[in-house]
Amino acid sequence: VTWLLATGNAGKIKELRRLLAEYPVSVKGLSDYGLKGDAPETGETFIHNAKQKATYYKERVNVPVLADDSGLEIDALQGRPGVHSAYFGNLTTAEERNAYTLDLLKGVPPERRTARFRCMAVFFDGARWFQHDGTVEGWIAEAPRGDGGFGYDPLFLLAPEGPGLAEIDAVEKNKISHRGKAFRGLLADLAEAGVL
Ligand code: ITT
Repeated sequence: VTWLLATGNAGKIKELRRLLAEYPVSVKGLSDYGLKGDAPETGETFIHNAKQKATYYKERVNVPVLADDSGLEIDALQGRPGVHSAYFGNLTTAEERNAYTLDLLKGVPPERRTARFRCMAVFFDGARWFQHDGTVEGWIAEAPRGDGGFGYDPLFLLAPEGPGLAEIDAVEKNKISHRGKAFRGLLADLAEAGVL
């Protein structure tokens, strides 16, 4: 079976290709279909946006689609950036968004810097929907740490003193991450339903 991995985010593609390599499915990327990562994301929930993306790409390909919507929720910022993580502060690079986020948290003590990554993974074949979420709890660092992963990973600590998500390798990140949990759950659901 061939499915479309419907994301324009290079960091997600790397993680998901590694994760999906363990399953009997061959995945293609948007570029294999001449598509760009330009799906609209206008909702205020992860599930709304994940389904919006999957619907958009399914209209353009004739294979089942996998998509995710994900983001970082920081408790001291009332859950922001949340679904707005990809364009927080209207800033274009991850470095800028990380600096902006640290600025907003200036003076917030370690015990109040709790946060979580959320991922909602969806599968849509044009008729059937499957969805599975995943979260990882952590703390926001005082300064960026590590150069692995992508996005907000350099800010995210797995324990108050670390390590950070950008300091562990990709295999370890997939084992514990919101995305790893969501997609392993989704694939288990699909296998149980006989779709995979
Ligand atoms: P697609 O919609 O094409 O998949 P995107 O980057 O726009 O790509 P989202 O709308 O789901 O994806 O935004 C998720 C953002 O949340 C992402 O751009 C990162 O800034 C952040 N994010 C999600 N998962 C992350 C992770 O594992 N590590 C670090 N940052 C993450």
